[in-house]
Amino acid sequence: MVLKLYAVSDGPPSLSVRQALTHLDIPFELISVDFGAGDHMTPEYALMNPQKEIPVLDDDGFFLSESNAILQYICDKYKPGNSLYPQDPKARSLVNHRLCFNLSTFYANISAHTMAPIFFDYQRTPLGLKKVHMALDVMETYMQRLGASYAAAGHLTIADFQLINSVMTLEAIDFDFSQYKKIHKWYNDFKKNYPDLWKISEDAMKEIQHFAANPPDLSHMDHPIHPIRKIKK
Ligand SMILES: N[C@@H](CCC(=O)N[C@@H](CS)C(=O)NCC(=O)O)C(=O)O
Repeated sequence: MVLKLYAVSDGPPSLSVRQALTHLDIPFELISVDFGAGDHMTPEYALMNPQKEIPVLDDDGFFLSESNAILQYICDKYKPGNSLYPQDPKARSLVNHRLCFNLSTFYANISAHTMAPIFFDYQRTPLGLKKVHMALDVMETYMQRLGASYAAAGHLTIADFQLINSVMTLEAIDFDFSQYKKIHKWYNDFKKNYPDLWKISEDAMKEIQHFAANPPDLSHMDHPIHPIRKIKK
């Protein structure tokens, strides 16, 4: 049975999985989850992912969430030995490190500043901005120390997808990160060198830009955590 990917069109974790599947030439059915309609908050969705988050991979009834785990699984199961997820323990550990760094710090800090205030009733704050710069500063240091043109190796890996999509959300809000020279070059090189993969990010960026200019009305949503913006009607 063909793999099914439950995904949103503008969420970095979903984009990274789509990019890996595309790059590895693995056929999959893309099932669009309507975030605004709360498709992911239903009891049926919770059977696939009790965290009620997107994406979810369905491999013939084996349900996997957490985009990092999905990326690792598809490489190991469908393209073992592919350089996107190296086998050598040290090389692999650097990829795993960057995936953990993105999840715990880089995307966490960036998305709180970029995405959360677009979709929910959060404000951008000086502390949030400071955390973005801290994340960028650390990433810049990792790139300097590695001395390679990619985030975790001398070639493209699954870590690049996650980190690129985090940076993409900065571009979506016109955040100037050109002072981070290594990041800036790596991000722009990705656009040039992988136009088909970048297109997946770029389409999402345009959607995010649209929502930034036209904040979505989620006032019907009863979200368990995020404050919903009140819309005057
Ligand atoms: N750590 C998860 C995060 C996934 C995630 O946060 N997805 C967002 C959409 S981009 C989501 O499902 N949010 C649920 C919500 O806010 O209700 C992963 O990497 O897959």
